[in-house]
Amino acid sequence: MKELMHFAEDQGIEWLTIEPMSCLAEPPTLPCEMKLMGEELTAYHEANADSTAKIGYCTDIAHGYLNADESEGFNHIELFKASLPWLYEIHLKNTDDRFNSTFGFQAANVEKGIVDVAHFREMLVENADIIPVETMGCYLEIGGPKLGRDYSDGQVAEQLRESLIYLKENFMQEAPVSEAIASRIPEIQTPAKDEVVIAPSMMCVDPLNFESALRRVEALGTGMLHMDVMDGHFVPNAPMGLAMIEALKERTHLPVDVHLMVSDNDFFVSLLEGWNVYQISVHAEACQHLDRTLSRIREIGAKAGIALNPSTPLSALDFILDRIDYVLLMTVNPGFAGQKMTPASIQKIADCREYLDAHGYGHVPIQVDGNVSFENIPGMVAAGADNLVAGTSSIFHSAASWPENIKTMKAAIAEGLAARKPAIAVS
Ligand code: S6P
Ligand code: MG
Repeated sequence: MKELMHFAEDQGIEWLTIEPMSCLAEPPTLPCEMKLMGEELTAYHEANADSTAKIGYCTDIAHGYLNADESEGFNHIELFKASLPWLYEIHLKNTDDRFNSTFGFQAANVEKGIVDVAHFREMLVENADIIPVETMGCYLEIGGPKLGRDYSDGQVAEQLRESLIYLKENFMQEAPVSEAIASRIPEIQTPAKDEVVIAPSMMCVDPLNFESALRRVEALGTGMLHMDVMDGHFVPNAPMGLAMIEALKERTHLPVDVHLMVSDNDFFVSLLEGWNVYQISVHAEACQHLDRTLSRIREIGAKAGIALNPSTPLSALDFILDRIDYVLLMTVNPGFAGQKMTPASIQKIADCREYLDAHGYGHVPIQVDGNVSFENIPGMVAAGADNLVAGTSSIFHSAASWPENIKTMKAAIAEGLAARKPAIAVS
């Protein structure tokens, strides 16, 4: 299996799906086997994230086992529950109480079948926290003739139609699922003074595999998702559109941190309203009415940040301190990942920390963005950076796996924190 995981990754396949319980002789079959195999292969994937595909279970909701004396061994609900931490796809079908026939959800089927799809849906919602994906494929299986069948049979069409209508009514209702996901979004606390938040910059991941990258990033336990929005005008690039941020609305539990690099900030801020965005920064250089734009960000329920290009003086903060919740210092010229830090950056972070402290805004965090590399992090953190935008020079560095990169980042952060000068109390 492990070899296959390497082979799959090599072929560009992201997930390998295992159907547990397909046959007693082919593990994983029993709950303990599902657990052992799921844990071992997931740990193996995490240790070899860059060279293996993930594994997920495709679970049939109608599988169960009877003991030799015909008593129930494991029923379909127990088996389904055991697969949840690795659940990736589902087979939807009905069966009788001996688990030995397969049929759909026509009225007569529902009467003799034991599978309550609404209950399975509830289990999914209740266990959303431990399921590794937020969207899963579901396959309807109907009538299971073992010995050939004429699939032009008109009954098949009817079975399909009625079963699908039944599933739509009992399995696919919209609202409660999104509420359940919304309730997973934690209340975000202001980080403690010495806590440094890592914000992976999602423009650095493979855009064709964005969701899988998102899930891998979520598994790393970082603080927020940094989403760069560019318009090809304020900066000469435009890698990600707003549609991506809208798509994240109910699909991640991580706070979304939007960095606008656009000329018409008010237009973009108004579009972001209602999308559960945690914070939005706008560039001082791009806002004609900066005070108004920052106020507007707070009005739509997000934290407001001011972003400064490397050459913009800190005096840009002079008259808007009451309007901001954080400062974003660009440590490269905005527009692209993979650049070198501008020379005055560390000094500017230190000056900014001193400025904020001296003006009575010591609680305002400083986010730094651009070439936040393993080598630069200690200096940035020591100078006073509280939030690190992590891109190709750290978390997504190609020389190691993402979990390994996070470890290296954390060690660099600890080094920076240890070198921080104790804050001087201003009386
Ligand atoms: C660049 C953008 C950034 C980059 C990030 C890349 O304008 O605002 O958020 O994505 O800085 O990081 P790295 O480590 O590749 O420089
Ligand atoms: Mg950015």
